[in-house]
Amino acid sequence: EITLESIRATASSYNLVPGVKYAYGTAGFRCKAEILAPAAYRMGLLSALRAKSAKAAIGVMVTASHNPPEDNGLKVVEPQGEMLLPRWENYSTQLSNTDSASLVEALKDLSEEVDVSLTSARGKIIVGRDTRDSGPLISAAVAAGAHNLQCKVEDIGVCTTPQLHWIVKQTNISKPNTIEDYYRTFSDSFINLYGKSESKPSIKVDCANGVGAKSLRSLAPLLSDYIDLVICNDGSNGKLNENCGADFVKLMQNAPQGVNYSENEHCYTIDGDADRSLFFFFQDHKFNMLDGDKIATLFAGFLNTLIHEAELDLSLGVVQTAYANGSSTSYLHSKGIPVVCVPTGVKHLHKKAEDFDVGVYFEANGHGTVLFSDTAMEVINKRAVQETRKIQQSAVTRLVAFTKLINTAVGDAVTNILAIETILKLCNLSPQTWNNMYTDLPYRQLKINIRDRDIIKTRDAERKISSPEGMQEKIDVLVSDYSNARCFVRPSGTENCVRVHAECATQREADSLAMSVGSMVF
Ligand code: NG1
Ligand code: ZN
Repeated sequence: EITLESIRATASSYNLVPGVKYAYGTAGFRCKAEILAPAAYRMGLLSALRAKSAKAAIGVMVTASHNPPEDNGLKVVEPQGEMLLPRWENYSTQLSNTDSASLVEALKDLSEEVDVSLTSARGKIIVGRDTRDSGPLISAAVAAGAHNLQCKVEDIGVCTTPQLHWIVKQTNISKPNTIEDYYRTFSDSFINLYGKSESKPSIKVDCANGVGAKSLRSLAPLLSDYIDLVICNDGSNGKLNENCGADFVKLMQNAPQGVNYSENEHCYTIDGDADRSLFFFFQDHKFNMLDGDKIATLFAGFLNTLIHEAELDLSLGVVQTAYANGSSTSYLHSKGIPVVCVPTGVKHLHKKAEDFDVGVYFEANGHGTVLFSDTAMEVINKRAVQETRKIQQSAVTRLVAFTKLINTAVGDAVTNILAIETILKLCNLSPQTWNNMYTDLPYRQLKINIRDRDIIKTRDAERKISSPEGMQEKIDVLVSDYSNARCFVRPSGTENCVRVHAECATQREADSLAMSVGSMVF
């Protein structure tokens, strides 16, 4: 067959790199860009097969998010805009490590296993990439793989990760699905709910020298009657993720370079592929950061109030990970809002959030969104038409508008900024009032490089260590020396390190606990 012949021919340009073992982790593949192409080619083949089996559009995003510019990565997006199914993650790891000579056999086996013909003409793949120099080469490798299986490829070029997720989802439900549609949809939704202000506020966004700058530059003119978006670190003058971006700010608990702030100004920082955002402001020259937990409580509080005012019978809950600040969890409990903790990684949060009618999920680092169940959408939209009482009607109208301002496919730094600004305005909240809803417990996070991070196994949503034996007991002993303390250790899913996270009553204690647990693990 022509197809199989062409695989043999193309594969020889994408031979495996000796000694390199690929693994599809929490964020897909991540490595130095120079060794990614063989995996990217194989993922082109696999995504084509996934598209054929789903009879739908599948997304492939080429990005290494907050990692350094010389890295790159790749992840696959399911038809509804979600992360790749676990079963297919395993196939991805297997196929990406299959040498060129065995690829045809491996593909035949896989096509039998998933029960879809290699020559099926259904489905297509949509490829996007961030601003990394290696992006075009990696995208081309993906396309080469997909073309070998005669799968349609649509390369949408440079885009944010959430834009790609949104485009894939919209494509599969036959709704407007171009990048221009994305800008129009979200700017219309924003304008509708935000409305005019007496004085036009200016909002500064640290774009980590990445693709977020492109997105905001396209949105800014559409919003210019309502807000001024000031784009900082747009890539013209600095390196991707270097001394700026959401990951840097969260880890250093410090302001990014390249943002000339004024007191109390609304500032945001986003990461290299624009799927996370954090808010910050300066008061008396002091830096204040409002992280994913603060955003989750803001969203949950706002939505909870509207649901009550509208007298709707809908369940609302918040999904967090072990990294969530203990104060945020206590605060949500005090408001009667259920909170669930799941392992790190958006796919776990997303899945759990689907258990609620309105599920708010956020990682502390700023990655998150809100999901509205089909039932919730039906109830809300139906009530919006029927309700005649004033207060209830106003609440339900706001709810409808808010659902349109959220990128429900995945956490979206840009649309979340618009949603946060809207809530702050509608609720008349200053950064201080928002920040003072609860006070973060001081914390310290450390990265520790050990030879084999995989020897550490965790349980209880990564809050406890199950192996090596005895390690958890040692941590417990160290923790018991501190007041109000919490500490956990887990292997990173995206970097070659183990992360230690300590939370205590004071910063000094958090630093010291993290250090002593860190040196014990090391
Ligand atoms: P790892 O490397 O597994 O800790 C990091 C983030 C996650 C998530 C993923 C995917 C922290 C502590 N971890 O995972 O929250 O965002 O990257 O990008 O921030
Ligand atoms: Zn990211």
